[in-house]
Amino acid sequence: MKVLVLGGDGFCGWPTSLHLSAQGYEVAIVDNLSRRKIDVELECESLTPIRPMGERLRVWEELTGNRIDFHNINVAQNYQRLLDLLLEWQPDAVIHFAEQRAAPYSMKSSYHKRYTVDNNLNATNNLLAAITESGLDTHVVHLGTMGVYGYGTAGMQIPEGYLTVKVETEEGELVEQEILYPPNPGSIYHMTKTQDQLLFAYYNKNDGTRVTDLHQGIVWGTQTQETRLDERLINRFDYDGDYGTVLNRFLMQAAVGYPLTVHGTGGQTRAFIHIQDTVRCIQLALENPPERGDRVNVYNQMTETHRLRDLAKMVSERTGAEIDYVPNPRNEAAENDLHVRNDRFLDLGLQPTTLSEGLLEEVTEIARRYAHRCDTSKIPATSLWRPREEIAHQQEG
Ligand code: NAD
Ligand code: USQ
Repeated sequence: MKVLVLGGDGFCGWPTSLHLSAQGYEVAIVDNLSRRKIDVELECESLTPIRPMGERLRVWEELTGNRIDFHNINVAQNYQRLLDLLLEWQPDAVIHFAEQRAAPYSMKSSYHKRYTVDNNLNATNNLLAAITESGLDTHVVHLGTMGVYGYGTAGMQIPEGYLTVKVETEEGELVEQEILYPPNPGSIYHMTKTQDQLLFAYYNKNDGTRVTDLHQGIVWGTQTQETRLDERLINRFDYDGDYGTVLNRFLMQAAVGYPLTVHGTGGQTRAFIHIQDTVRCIQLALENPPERGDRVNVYNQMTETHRLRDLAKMVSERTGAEIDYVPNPRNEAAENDLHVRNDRFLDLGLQPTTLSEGLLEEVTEIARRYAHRCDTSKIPATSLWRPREEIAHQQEG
């Protein structure tokens, strides 16, 4: 199978590209290296020493004999080059990771809000329009987010994409309908993912485009079987206040002796998945494509849920780290329960890596090993959802 990976230089895209290449897929990567440029903007680097794209690919070919081609294309801005590549390469599937993915970055300023919306929506629309124009029957596998649902569920389990509702007809009869789960984004970034869903639904209905949308939880961990093969293949590890996701931040903070930065009361409950499971899920999605005529195929790509203060306690108990409850820079519910269905991947054979197994290994293998590369001035989260005075006022109340 020929698979084009958009965003294949990123945290999820790089290990996915290597995993598929190792499994015998023919893989090509498209990336405009915008994530590396944002490192320059934020004056912060991955904790792990990631190598330039050319070197990454050369090492992979030397070690395995497998070649991965790279195309430096801005998917959001260079439609013609994307279309030409699809026509020339004729992929069976395209995996779409090529979006600005950090909620705090998307909320930093009006520039960052506009960049995130322009980049993400144009990338998705360009891909879908190009597939239609090419006439190919390429399967699109997109990385969505659990955040499209919002995180409050009134005690019910979040279904995989679609909600069954009962509506009353004019004749007073109750009929069942399945609707896309009502979107409830918590940041401009998450909002772009709710808009992506409508683009998929529309192209699927109008052009018969085959789409799988994977609503993924927070990814933790760094290495996969393939990125471990050589230090020059190492995956990126973000720890700064914009791109670092919560569990990897806690692990790095524990390693450098920085008190764990729990926002607010830490009552937020979120869904998690290890990076090794991310790459397995994507392979499962590729191997189980929707048929032509099927609606958009949605999976919840997560394996466990945790309340953040419990997560901080778990890391603290294993490492001795202190916990610091800091004012929450975001506008989010102080406490929420989260119940999520994930039967579809489990039914396909996914065997999750659990936090209890993998946590300490991650601290020693990555966070402690590269602790000397950490710039602790980049740890605080400085992107605010609302003016500082309003946040302080709410927290006093
Ligand atoms: P990342 O920022 O590390 O990788 C994204 C890659 O896409 C980068 O290499 C970037 O250079 C590239 N890119 C962005 N815009 C592009 C454009 N216009 N043209 C070409 N390339 C472009 O992010 P990630 O953590 O690997 O996330 C990948 C996808 O998975 C995102 O869509 C994200 O929303 C989703 N996701 C990530 C997580 C997580 O915890 N990391 C969780 C759920 C969902
Ligand atoms: N948080 C802390 N302390 C920190 C950092 C974050 O308490 O130091 C809290 C946040 O306030 C939030 C939660 O942890 O309540 C999650 O924050 P996060 O930055 O780990 O995750 P989020 O912003 O939701 O975004 C990440 C990825 C995004 C993906 C999403 C999946 O960056 O691409 O879509 O996780 S999900 O959260 O399931 O929607």
